[in-house]
Amino acid sequence: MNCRRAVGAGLLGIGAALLGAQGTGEAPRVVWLHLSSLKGEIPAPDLGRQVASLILDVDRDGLNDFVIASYEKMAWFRRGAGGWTRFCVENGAAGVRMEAGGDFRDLDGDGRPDLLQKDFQKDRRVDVWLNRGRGGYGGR
Ligand SMILES: [Ca+2]
Ligand SMILES: [Ca+2]
Repeated sequence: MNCRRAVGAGLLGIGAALLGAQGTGEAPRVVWLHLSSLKGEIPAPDLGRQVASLILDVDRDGLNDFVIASYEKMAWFRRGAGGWTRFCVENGAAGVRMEAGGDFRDLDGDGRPDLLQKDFQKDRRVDVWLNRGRGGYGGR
């Protein structure tokens, strides 16, 4: 898998539609439509079902970036002058099962925000990815 891609500048566009069978009592479900990534304005998430998202300045350049996670994968989308670049943070290591959101804090005191994600299978477990700078994360 290619963990890093760059594309031209563009606005982030995300669409959603609520689908459900009318009159059946079935709860509607959200189906996300990829808009900007299909136009090449931003790299495709390439994650599968998305379960968490964060907005933060990962590289502390003064521009907010965002992080999206699925059950097994997580990617950082860095906003730069020329557009968005996708960095792979997690690519499905054994035992990784994220769900229901995350957060960020500088846990090791180096000034760079580290990522935290709730583990899907273990109630009291939070996984941590330490920000090593220049797009690298480690120490989960
Ligand atoms: Ca940034
Ligand atoms: Ca840190």
